[in-house]
Amino acid sequence: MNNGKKYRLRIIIPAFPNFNIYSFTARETTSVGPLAVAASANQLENWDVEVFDENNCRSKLCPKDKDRLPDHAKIQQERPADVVGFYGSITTSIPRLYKLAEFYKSLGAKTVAGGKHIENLPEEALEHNIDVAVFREGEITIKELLLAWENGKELDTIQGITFLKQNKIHTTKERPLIHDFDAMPYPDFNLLLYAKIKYYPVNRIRGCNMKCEFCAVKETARCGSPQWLMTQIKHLVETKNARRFFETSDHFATNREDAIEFCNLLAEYQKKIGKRLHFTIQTRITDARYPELLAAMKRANFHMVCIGYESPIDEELLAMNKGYRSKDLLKWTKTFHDHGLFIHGMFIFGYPQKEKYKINIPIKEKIKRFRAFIKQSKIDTLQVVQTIPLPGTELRDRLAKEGRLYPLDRIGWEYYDGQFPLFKPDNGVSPEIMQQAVFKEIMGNFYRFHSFWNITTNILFHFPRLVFASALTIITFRVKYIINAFLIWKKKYFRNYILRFGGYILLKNWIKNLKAGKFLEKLNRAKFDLERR
Ligand code: B12
Ligand code: SF4
Repeated sequence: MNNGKKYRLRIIIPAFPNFNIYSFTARETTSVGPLAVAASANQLENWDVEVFDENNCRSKLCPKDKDRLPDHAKIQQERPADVVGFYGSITTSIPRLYKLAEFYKSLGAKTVAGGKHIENLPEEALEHNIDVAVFREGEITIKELLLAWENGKELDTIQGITFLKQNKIHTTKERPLIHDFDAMPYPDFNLLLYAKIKYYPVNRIRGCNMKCEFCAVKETARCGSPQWLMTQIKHLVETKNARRFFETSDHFATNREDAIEFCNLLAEYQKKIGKRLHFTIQTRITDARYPELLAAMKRANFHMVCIGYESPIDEELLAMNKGYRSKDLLKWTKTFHDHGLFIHGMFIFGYPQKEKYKINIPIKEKIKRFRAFIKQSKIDTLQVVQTIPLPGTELRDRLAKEGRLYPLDRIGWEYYDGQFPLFKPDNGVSPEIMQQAVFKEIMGNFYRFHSFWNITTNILFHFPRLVFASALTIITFRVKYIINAFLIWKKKYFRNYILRFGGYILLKNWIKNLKAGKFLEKLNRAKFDLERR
């Protein structure tokens, strides 16, 4: 690189390959991590920074290729990037990431990538046209790296990276985790090109103190202050007219006092601006033990809580290291519901048994238990996935030792989203049966065509309740009666059935795609290869 010129960093969030439960949401949101890295890099004097999320390039201004993805050849011609960075947290998007890296490298750009997949498999990244793989948080590293490239300096002194030096893999000293978030710039949505955002991702807590066997999050939790997050939210409301937020922290209530304080600040702010903000969070079911926390969530008008239940079977919870047993799950779920919160429940089906906690439950019985629990708990929306042996997890190591992972050259990273069997299941059950159990027997039993009739009956029988509220509004000139009545009707009688019917259509499409695609053929080859080893 030469002096006296402005350089460009382009960060790309690569497209997710499969149609799944997140496909619609992905079009309306983005990832907050790359925006934080971009904001930090943008502080450098000689660098222009831009971010694309290939999953949300909805603007007509975005040049598109024949697959309706951003046309990088045109973009690079219009605004050449000197360095291209990639968000590599989600394994399914890795093949696309490597393809883009190859393209940009062929045009002479430098490439750098961060995120969970990359930090667990940095050598794989270097073999696939990534010049520098970044471990953990990227805000400080990216600045040091860009400055080193700008000034033609060696990379050895930059902490937390892996790169090739004289054709040998070189990993530098570990970079300490960030604790002082106040010193970091806020993720900058102005740098995101071509996207239309409906759900703004924000984040206050990084890492998690639990140690679930299947999870790729390994760093200890560090929390930004409630005020720090509130300032970001106010800024987004006031500059972007943002109304819907997804707080991406792994466990919203990692520090309970801070969580309550944040809820109170959010409640106050909504009162002040006279507008309701729509907030979704991720938290643990065990938070139900703290009613003051749930009451604060209600005060803050939280809309939905996403909870990883994982399984209603104790031996599976033990194998996962989940840290709780199934006996309290129903009671805790009810407590969340009693506080007026919608629950999106996330489950893993077919978790591979551990020798220490082995039990012999036939698959039919497992399906029965999952269905019974889901019905009794009255969870509002549901996601059941198959076990994903993610890179960098103890689970993947265990299955690799047991020789059960399907070879990657048959079933590649693009299938690692929980919709496909990725290893030989327990007890001689076939992977096809496992996949059917999730889609037809459990998800299919929840997301049913039947919901369509529920929608119709609700409109016929419950919608007339709004007539009285409308009359009251007309008489008193106060719209609050009709608004409140409508919100109650929507929440109580409409929301879940419409979502369940939407889920039914999504599932049907998914099964159609599976039959039309090549996965089942690949699975047969993978099974054959595994047996031969
Ligand atoms: C929010 C979230 C989602 C949201 C995404 C919304 C969004 N776009 O933000 C939703 C709910 C949609 C989602 C879905 C899924 N997710 Co998710 N998700 C997360 C979660 C909880 C938080 C991400 C976050 O905001 N982190 C906070 C930011 C600040 O950190 P960060 O993203 O890591 O970014 C930092 C570094 O990585 C680095 N960095 C990032 N990008 C770059 C780029 C460059 C150039 C550099 C230098 C550095 C760098 O610097 C950043 C700032 O410090 C993570 C867990 C986690 N803690 O990361 C899981 C996680 C990323 N998800 C995961 C998974 C598995 C999934 C699903 C497959 C789950 C499922 N079974 O359906 C789906 C896949 C979706 C799809 N479309 O196919 C795994 C991914 C592991 C892997 N190897 O694949 C994680 C790690 C959780 C886990 N249990 O292990 N997810
Ligand atoms: S699954 Fe959730 S609770 Fe378990 S370690 Fe990962 S982030 Fe923490």
